[in-house]
Amino acid sequence: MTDGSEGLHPLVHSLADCIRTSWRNLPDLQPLAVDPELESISGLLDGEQLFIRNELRRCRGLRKLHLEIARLGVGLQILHCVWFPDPRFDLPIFGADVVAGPAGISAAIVDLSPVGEALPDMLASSLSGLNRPRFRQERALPGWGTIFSPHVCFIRPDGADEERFFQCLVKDYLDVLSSAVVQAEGEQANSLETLKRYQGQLNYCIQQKRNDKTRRVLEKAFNVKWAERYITELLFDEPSHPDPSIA
Ligand code: BLA
Repeated sequence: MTDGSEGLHPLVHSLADCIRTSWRNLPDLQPLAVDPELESISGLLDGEQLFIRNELRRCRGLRKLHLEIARLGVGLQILHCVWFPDPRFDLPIFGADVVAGPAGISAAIVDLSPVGEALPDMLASSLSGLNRPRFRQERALPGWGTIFSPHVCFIRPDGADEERFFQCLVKDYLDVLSSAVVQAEGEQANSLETLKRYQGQLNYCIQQKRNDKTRRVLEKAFNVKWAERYITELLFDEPSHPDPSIA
Protein backbone atom coordinates (compact mmCIF):
# COMPACT_ATOMS: atom_id res chain seq x y z
CA MET A 1 0.00 0.00 0.00
CA THR A 2 1.15 3.51 -0.75
CA ASP A 3 -0.35 6.74 0.48
CA GLY A 4 0.00 8.30 -2.95
CA SER A 5 2.53 10.88 -1.86
CA GLU A 6 5.40 9.26 -3.80
CA GLY A 7 6.71 11.33 -6.66
CA LEU A 8 4.94 14.50 -5.63
CA HIS A 9 6.45 17.70 -6.90
CA PRO A 10 8.74 19.03 -4.12
CA LEU A 11 6.80 22.29 -3.84
CA VAL A 12 3.48 20.45 -3.49
CA HIS A 13 5.00 18.20 -0.85
CA SER A 14 6.68 20.92 1.19
CA LEU A 15 3.76 23.35 0.97
CA ALA A 16 1.44 20.66 2.29
CA ASP A 17 3.78 20.12 5.25
CA CYS A 18 3.98 23.85 5.85
CA ILE A 19 0.17 24.15 5.90
CA ARG A 20 -0.22 21.21 8.29
CA THR A 21 2.40 22.66 10.63
CA SER A 22 0.62 25.97 10.55
CA TRP A 23 -2.84 24.69 11.46
CA ARG A 24 -1.47 22.72 14.39
CA ASN A 25 -1.01 26.02 16.25
CA LEU A 26 -4.59 27.20 15.85
CA PRO A 27 -6.94 27.42 18.84
CA ASP A 28 -9.17 24.38 19.48
CA LEU A 29 -8.15 22.57 16.31
CA GLN A 30 -10.54 19.69 15.62
CA PRO A 31 -11.18 17.18 12.87
CA LEU A 32 -14.03 18.01 10.50
CA ALA A 33 -16.07 15.13 9.15
CA VAL A 34 -16.09 14.60 5.41
CA ASP A 35 -18.11 12.15 3.31
CA PRO A 36 -15.78 9.12 3.00
CA GLU A 37 -16.74 8.92 -0.69
CA LEU A 38 -15.15 12.30 -1.25
CA GLU A 39 -12.30 12.10 1.25
CA SER A 40 -9.96 9.74 -0.46
CA ILE A 41 -10.21 8.73 -4.08
CA SER A 42 -7.86 6.43 -5.96
CA GLY A 43 -8.08 5.07 -9.44
CA LEU A 44 -6.61 4.87 -12.88
CA LEU A 45 -7.11 7.27 -15.78
CA ASP A 46 -5.60 6.36 -19.16
CA GLY A 47 -3.23 4.05 -17.29
CA GLU A 48 -2.13 6.90 -15.02
CA GLN A 49 -2.43 6.68 -11.27
CA LEU A 50 -5.08 9.02 -10.00
CA PHE A 51 -5.66 10.12 -6.45
CA ILE A 52 -7.23 12.79 -4.34
CA ARG A 53 -6.59 13.15 -0.61
CA ASN A 54 -8.57 15.61 1.45
CA GLU A 55 -7.71 16.70 4.97
CA LEU A 56 -10.27 18.75 6.87
CA ARG A 57 -10.12 20.54 10.19
CA ARG A 58 -11.90 23.34 11.99
CA CYS A 59 -10.90 25.58 14.84
CA ARG A 60 -12.11 28.50 16.88
CA GLY A 61 -12.68 31.24 14.30
CA LEU A 62 -12.48 29.09 11.16
CA ARG A 63 -15.37 26.87 10.11
CA LYS A 64 -13.35 24.77 7.67
CA LEU A 65 -9.68 24.26 6.92
CA HIS A 66 -9.25 22.24 3.75
CA LEU A 67 -6.10 20.81 2.21
CA GLU A 68 -6.37 18.77 -0.95
CA ILE A 69 -3.60 17.04 -2.83
CA ALA A 70 -4.55 15.58 -6.17
CA ARG A 71 -2.94 13.75 -9.03
CA LEU A 72 -5.43 13.84 -11.83
CA GLY A 73 -3.98 13.05 -15.21
CA VAL A 74 -0.83 12.90 -17.22
CA GLY A 75 1.71 14.56 -14.95
CA LEU A 76 -0.87 16.85 -13.37
CA GLN A 77 -0.58 17.54 -9.63
CA ILE A 78 -2.60 20.01 -7.63
CA LEU A 79 -2.37 21.43 -4.15
CA HIS A 80 -5.54 23.20 -3.17
CA CYS A 81 -6.02 24.82 0.21
CA VAL A 82 -8.73 27.08 1.58
CA TRP A 83 -9.34 28.20 5.15
CA PHE A 84 -12.92 29.44 5.45
CA PRO A 85 -13.71 31.69 8.42
CA ASP A 86 -16.67 31.40 10.77
CA PRO A 87 -18.66 34.50 9.71
CA ARG A 88 -18.98 35.63 13.34
CA PHE A 89 -15.27 36.44 13.26
CA ASP A 90 -13.75 39.34 11.32
CA LEU A 91 -11.31 37.14 9.42
CA PRO A 92 -10.48 36.80 5.70
CA ILE A 93 -10.37 33.64 3.58
CA PHE A 94 -6.97 32.06 3.05
CA GLY A 95 -6.63 30.42 -0.36
CA ALA A 96 -3.74 28.78 -2.16
CA ASP A 97 -3.62 26.75 -5.35
CA VAL A 98 -0.60 25.22 -7.05
CA VAL A 99 -0.88 23.44 -10.39
CA ALA A 100 2.08 21.35 -11.55
CA GLY A 101 2.17 19.86 -15.04
CA PRO A 102 4.81 17.83 -16.84
CA ALA A 103 6.70 21.06 -17.61
CA GLY A 104 6.71 22.23 -14.00
CA ILE A 105 4.50 24.56 -11.99
CA SER A 106 2.24 26.62 -14.27
CA ALA A 107 0.24 28.37 -11.59
CA ALA A 108 0.91 29.27 -7.98
CA ILE A 109 -1.50 31.57 -6.19
CA VAL A 110 -1.89 32.68 -2.60
CA ASP A 111 -4.11 35.28 -1.00
CA LEU A 112 -5.91 36.42 2.10
CA SER A 113 -9.21 37.39 0.47
CA PRO A 114 -11.65 39.82 2.07
CA VAL A 115 -15.24 38.88 2.88
CA GLY A 116 -16.20 42.56 2.99
CA GLU A 117 -15.22 45.68 1.09
CA ALA A 118 -11.57 45.28 2.11
CA LEU A 119 -9.31 43.37 4.46
CA PRO A 120 -9.33 44.48 8.11
CA ASP A 121 -6.72 47.28 8.49
CA MET A 122 -4.47 45.26 10.81
CA LEU A 123 -4.20 42.44 8.30
CA ALA A 124 -3.68 44.73 5.34
CA SER A 125 -0.82 46.50 7.09
CA SER A 126 0.78 43.21 8.18
CA LEU A 127 0.68 41.98 4.59
CA SER A 128 2.08 45.28 3.29
CA GLY A 129 4.96 44.92 5.73
CA LEU A 130 6.02 41.54 4.37
CA ASN A 131 9.12 41.19 2.31
CA ARG A 132 7.49 40.11 -0.93
CA PRO A 133 9.93 38.91 -3.57
CA ARG A 134 9.68 40.26 -7.12
CA PHE A 135 8.71 37.20 -9.14
CA ARG A 136 9.76 37.16 -12.77
CA GLN A 137 6.49 35.82 -14.21
CA GLU A 138 3.39 37.39 -12.71
CA ARG A 139 0.15 36.04 -14.17
CA ALA A 140 -3.03 37.94 -14.95
CA LEU A 141 -6.09 37.10 -12.88
CA PRO A 142 -9.14 35.64 -14.64
CA GLY A 143 -12.43 37.58 -14.74
CA TRP A 144 -13.85 35.88 -11.64
CA GLY A 145 -10.69 36.89 -9.70
CA THR A 146 -12.28 40.11 -8.37
CA ILE A 147 -12.65 38.22 -5.06
CA PHE A 148 -8.92 38.43 -4.38
CA SER A 149 -7.24 41.16 -2.32
CA PRO A 150 -4.65 43.63 -3.64
CA HIS A 151 -2.10 41.38 -1.89
CA VAL A 152 -2.80 38.36 -4.07
CA CYS A 153 0.29 36.71 -5.53
CA PHE A 154 -0.38 34.83 -8.78
CA ILE A 155 2.73 33.63 -10.57
CA ARG A 156 4.38 30.99 -12.64
CA PRO A 157 7.45 30.30 -10.50
CA ASP A 158 10.62 30.56 -12.55
CA GLY A 159 12.96 27.96 -11.12
CA ALA A 160 13.55 26.28 -7.77
CA ASP A 161 14.57 29.53 -6.07
CA GLU A 162 11.22 31.16 -6.91
CA GLU A 163 9.40 28.03 -5.75
CA ARG A 164 11.12 28.44 -2.38
CA PHE A 165 10.25 32.15 -2.27
CA PHE A 166 6.63 31.32 -3.02
CA GLN A 167 6.58 28.80 -0.20
CA CYS A 168 7.99 31.40 2.21
CA LEU A 169 5.30 33.83 1.13
CA VAL A 170 2.57 31.26 1.82
CA LYS A 171 4.08 30.69 5.26
CA ASP A 172 4.09 34.45 5.89
CA TYR A 173 0.41 34.76 4.86
CA LEU A 174 -0.48 31.84 7.13
CA ASP A 175 1.42 33.42 10.04
CA VAL A 176 -0.39 36.74 9.55
CA LEU A 177 -3.76 34.99 9.46
CA SER A 178 -2.95 32.66 12.36
CA SER A 179 -2.16 35.50 14.72
CA ALA A 180 -5.39 37.22 13.69
CA VAL A 181 -7.29 33.98 14.41
CA VAL A 182 -5.78 33.74 17.88
CA GLN A 183 -6.73 37.35 18.68
CA ALA A 184 -10.18 37.44 17.07
CA GLU A 185 -13.34 37.60 19.18
CA GLY A 186 -16.57 36.18 17.83
CA GLU A 187 -19.52 38.52 17.39
CA GLN A 188 -23.22 37.78 17.63
CA ALA A 189 -24.53 35.33 15.03
CA ASN A 190 -27.36 37.73 14.21
CA SER A 191 -25.32 40.93 13.95
CA LEU A 192 -25.30 42.89 10.70
CA GLU A 193 -21.51 42.53 10.42
CA THR A 194 -21.75 38.74 10.74
CA LEU A 195 -24.43 38.66 8.06
CA LYS A 196 -22.30 40.77 5.71
CA ARG A 197 -19.31 38.48 6.19
CA TYR A 198 -21.50 35.44 5.54
CA GLN A 199 -22.64 37.03 2.28
CA GLY A 200 -19.05 37.87 1.38
CA GLN A 201 -18.06 34.25 1.87
CA LEU A 202 -21.00 33.08 -0.25
CA ASN A 203 -19.81 35.40 -3.00
CA TYR A 204 -16.27 33.99 -2.76
CA CYS A 205 -17.65 30.46 -3.26
CA ILE A 206 -19.86 31.54 -6.18
CA GLN A 207 -16.94 33.19 -7.96
CA GLN A 208 -14.56 30.27 -7.35
CA LYS A 209 -17.13 27.93 -8.88
CA ARG A 210 -16.74 29.91 -12.12
CA ASN A 211 -13.19 28.55 -12.56
CA ASP A 212 -13.71 26.37 -15.65
CA LYS A 213 -10.17 25.03 -15.46
CA THR A 214 -10.85 23.25 -12.18
CA ARG A 215 -14.18 21.94 -13.41
CA ARG A 216 -12.77 20.64 -16.72
CA VAL A 217 -9.97 18.70 -15.06
CA LEU A 218 -12.38 17.06 -12.62
CA GLU A 219 -14.90 16.28 -15.37
CA LYS A 220 -12.23 14.60 -17.44
CA ALA A 221 -10.85 12.55 -14.55
CA PHE A 222 -14.31 11.56 -13.26
CA ASN A 223 -17.49 12.80 -14.93
CA VAL A 224 -19.69 15.88 -15.16
CA LYS A 225 -22.04 14.91 -12.36
CA TRP A 226 -19.29 13.87 -9.99
CA ALA A 227 -17.32 17.05 -10.68
CA GLU A 228 -20.36 19.20 -9.91
CA ARG A 229 -20.95 17.37 -6.65
CA TYR A 230 -17.29 17.58 -5.64
CA ILE A 231 -17.12 21.31 -6.36
CA THR A 232 -20.37 22.26 -4.63
CA GLU A 233 -20.14 19.89 -1.64
CA LEU A 234 -16.46 19.83 -0.87
CA LEU A 235 -14.35 22.48 -2.59
CA PHE A 236 -16.67 25.47 -2.30
CA ASP A 237 -19.63 24.44 -0.15
CA GLU A 238 -21.65 27.36 1.05
CA PRO A 239 -21.37 28.22 4.75
CA SER A 240 -24.49 27.54 6.78
CA HIS A 241 -26.44 30.66 7.70
CA PRO A 242 -25.01 32.16 10.91
CA ASP A 243 -28.48 32.84 12.29
CA PRO A 244 -30.54 29.64 12.04
CA SER A 245 -33.68 31.49 13.10
CA ILE A 246 -33.57 33.36 9.78
CA ALA A 247 -32.24 30.66 7.45
C1 BLA B 1 -5.98 27.51 -12.45
N1 BLA B 1 -6.75 25.29 -11.50
C2 BLA B 1 -6.16 26.11 -12.46
C3 BLA B 1 -5.72 25.29 -13.55
C4 BLA B 1 -6.05 23.99 -13.25
C5 BLA B 1 -6.70 24.00 -12.00
C6 BLA B 1 -5.79 22.76 -14.10
C7 BLA B 1 -5.02 25.80 -14.80
C8 BLA B 1 -3.54 25.95 -14.55
C9 BLA B 1 -2.96 27.12 -15.27
O1 BLA B 1 -3.68 28.02 -15.69
O2 BLA B 1 -1.72 27.13 -15.38
C10 BLA B 1 -7.21 22.83 -11.40
N2 BLA B 1 -7.35 23.52 -9.05
C11 BLA B 1 -7.58 22.66 -10.07
C12 BLA B 1 -8.25 21.51 -9.53
C13 BLA B 1 -8.41 21.76 -8.19
C14 BLA B 1 -7.85 23.02 -7.91
C15 BLA B 1 -8.66 20.32 -10.32
O3 BLA B 1 -7.82 23.52 -6.78
C16 BLA B 1 -9.02 20.97 -7.12
C17 BLA B 1 -9.32 19.72 -7.22
N3 BLA B 1 -8.20 27.80 -7.42
C18 BLA B 1 -8.59 27.32 -6.22
C19 BLA B 1 -8.25 28.28 -5.22
C20 BLA B 1 -7.65 29.34 -5.84
C21 BLA B 1 -7.61 29.03 -7.24
C22 BLA B 1 -8.53 28.09 -3.76
O4 BLA B 1 -9.13 26.23 -6.05
C23 BLA B 1 -7.10 30.59 -5.30
C24 BLA B 1 -6.99 30.89 -4.03
C25 BLA B 1 -7.05 29.84 -8.23
N4 BLA B 1 -6.56 28.30 -10.12
C26 BLA B 1 -6.76 29.51 -9.57
C27 BLA B 1 -6.57 30.53 -10.56
C28 BLA B 1 -6.27 29.88 -11.76
C29 BLA B 1 -6.27 28.47 -11.45
C30 BLA B 1 -6.66 32.03 -10.35
C31 BLA B 1 -6.01 30.48 -13.11
C32 BLA B 1 -7.32 30.49 -13.87
C33 BLA B 1 -7.22 31.12 -15.21
O5 BLA B 1 -6.14 31.58 -15.61
O6 BLA B 1 -8.26 31.11 -15.90
